Amino acid sequence: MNKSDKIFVAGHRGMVGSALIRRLESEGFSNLLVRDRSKLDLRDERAVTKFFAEQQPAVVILAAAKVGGIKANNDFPVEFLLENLRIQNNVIHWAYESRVRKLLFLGSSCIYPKFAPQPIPETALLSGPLEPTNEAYAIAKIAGIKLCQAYAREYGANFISAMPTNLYGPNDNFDLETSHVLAALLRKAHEAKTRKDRKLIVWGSGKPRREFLHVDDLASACLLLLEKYDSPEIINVGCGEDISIRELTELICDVVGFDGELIWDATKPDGTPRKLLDVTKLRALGWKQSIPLRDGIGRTYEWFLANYAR
Ligand code: GFB
Repeated sequence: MNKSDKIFVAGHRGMVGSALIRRLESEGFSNLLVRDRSKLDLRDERAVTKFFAEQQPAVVILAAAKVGGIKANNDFPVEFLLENLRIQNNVIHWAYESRVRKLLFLGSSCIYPKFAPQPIPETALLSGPLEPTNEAYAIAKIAGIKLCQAYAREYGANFISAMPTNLYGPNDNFDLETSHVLAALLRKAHEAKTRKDRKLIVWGSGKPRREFLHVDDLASACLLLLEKYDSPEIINVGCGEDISIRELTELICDVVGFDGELIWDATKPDGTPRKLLDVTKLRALGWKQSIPLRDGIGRTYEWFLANYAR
């Protein structure tokens, strides 16, 4: 990529999109194209058609999506399926029509079967049934991957797809109903400490294992893929290590300074038992995570205190 390439970051206000903007700017990319949702609704095909015809970006990063934690995914399958299909169909199709040189589609580790081998290789895609709590979102993301691959195979488009593991960091969603686990527990532990509570309620059994990657690490991996990876085959982005939800909760409580009792709410779902990505392919390109989990949680807590808890 050239520093003056016009790069459209779809979803620039979200956790992933904003991390991509920070990274691109720090690397000297000077021609970034963004649009607020109020100006460009990516679900609206006519608006997207007009936008691409007028702007003609050279590169597209598709980080816009309807996302949420286990409860939101489970409660709103229609919205997770339909909104994501609409956004990605419009952006991928019109990127092709306007001759975009390269497109990076961001998927998710939930595209893999519930009982995939661990760590999960890219070849596990479509090898078994999905985890029911996020099936709708996963189906939408799989459709996005397949559309990118179809454009590559049928029309020679350089459309690549990266599968990030569970992410966290600045601009995460801290709403307790719709957030992912790490943001939810940071907020819960902070509020419990502030209120001097002696108990903290955590969903599920604490036994599921998850892999967590700081979003700034994801952004650096995305830049590498944009520079060096030109295959339609999906590629995993993770740190290669996982942790149980119980261990994560203890780590968060330690960082925040809450030392009360943990109460496990068995009425809430556990979701998939384990989701650790095989990152052999990414490592072969020379990439490695730079933010250890404890540091990343500390940095995210600082961001939460400065921007959210105020
Ligand atoms: O992060 P999370 O919502 O999503 O939940 P998934 C991970 C685990 O943390 C589950 C437990 O076992 C939850 O039961 N957990 C404990 C909590 N306390 C809490 C809490 O207060 N809030 C939340 N949210 N979880 C999502 C998918 O799956 O992962 C999406 O639904 C997406 O599709 C995303 O792929 C990356 O890791 O289970």
